Amino acid sequence: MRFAHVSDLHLGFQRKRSLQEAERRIFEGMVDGWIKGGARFVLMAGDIFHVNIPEMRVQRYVFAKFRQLHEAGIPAYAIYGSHDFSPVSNSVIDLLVSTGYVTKVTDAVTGEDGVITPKFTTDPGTGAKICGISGLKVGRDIDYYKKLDRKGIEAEPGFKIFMFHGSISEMRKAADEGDHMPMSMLPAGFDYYAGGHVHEYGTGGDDSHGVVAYPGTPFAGNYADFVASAGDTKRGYIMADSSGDKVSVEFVESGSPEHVPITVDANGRSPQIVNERLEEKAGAEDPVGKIMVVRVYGQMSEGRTADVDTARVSLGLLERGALAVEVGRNMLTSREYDVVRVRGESRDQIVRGVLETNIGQVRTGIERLEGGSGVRIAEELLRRIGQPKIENEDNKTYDARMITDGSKTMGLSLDDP
Ligand SMILES: [Mn+2]
Repeated sequence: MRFAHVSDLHLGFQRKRSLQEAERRIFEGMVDGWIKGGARFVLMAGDIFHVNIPEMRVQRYVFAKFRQLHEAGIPAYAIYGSHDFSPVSNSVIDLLVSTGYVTKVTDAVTGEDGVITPKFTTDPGTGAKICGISGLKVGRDIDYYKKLDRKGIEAEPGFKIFMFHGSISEMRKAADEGDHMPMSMLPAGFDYYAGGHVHEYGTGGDDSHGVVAYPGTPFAGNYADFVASAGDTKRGYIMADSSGDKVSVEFVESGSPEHVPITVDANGRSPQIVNERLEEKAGAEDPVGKIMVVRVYGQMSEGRTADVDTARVSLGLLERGALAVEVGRNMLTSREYDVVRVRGESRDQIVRGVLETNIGQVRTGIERLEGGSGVRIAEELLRRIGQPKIENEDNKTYDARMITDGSKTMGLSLDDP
């Protein structure tokens, strides 16, 4: 029996038109791959969508494709991730569930003693028994796993799959600093553990846990994914086969576009030199149809970070046919502006001092956001986005309120790109 396993699609993440098209093409290609590849069912281990309710453009092609999968007789089993989770079933996944295109495998019974017993869903075509736990709020996963009725689900006979969304300590890569839990927290004795949340492909397991696998994101769900793809990381999904004693795992590439790194270490250099290096490196690449991942980091010896002109490099690459340019410069600083000593008698005075010292680095091309009025707007912005949530306000409403307030403060229209 063959089955597919995918996670962290983050559909709806992309903001650039060309990458939205790639996101769609990759998703549709994967569904075709599952059908052609003879998958009996598909496991979706969370973060199928980037937000719980993605825009209509995304919903349209997703529903059409899920329908095709459904009509091919291939069930899809899902858990929520941290991104598409909604505590009140206000996720587009729940719509897919009501159409019958997707089956959630997160049902559980909580006893009076607080013990949680997950319920198995049996795949009608193969008899595989599947249960799972969605990604919970940061730090709460371990508490939930501690309350599991492990003996009950471990004793269940048959071919069993456990779906989860979280990082396992033993399988972590060095760079991954997020929350994680030991493999021993997963119930023992399952044949396959379908993981999500980790954005890179990896497999593991131990004596009491058959095969634990992460397909990783098939494209991207954050900037770090572009950087990883510009390195050695391959993007795709898993085709698993249960015909042997142990489930075997095959990684199938999703057809993610080629990523090319353009990395410049700015340490001890001037903006002018950094700009020259950027132009040099960009000029040496053939960008046609590729995602160019520009990254500048380090502490410059002089000048302003705003004088590092990544916009110009991006434009040049796009003119030469790049599919998209993703720029990361959060790690870029300058010695000239790093050491800021400000004295003040109150918090407000100190904040103003820091803003006044640094406003010179801001280059927006919008006069009111720079100089003295820039300082005043920044103070007001800090005050506004420092407001706490109103009682009973949900995250979405709060976020929307902050964005509206913030944009108004800066005098920007929300329609601005
Ligand atoms: Mn994710």
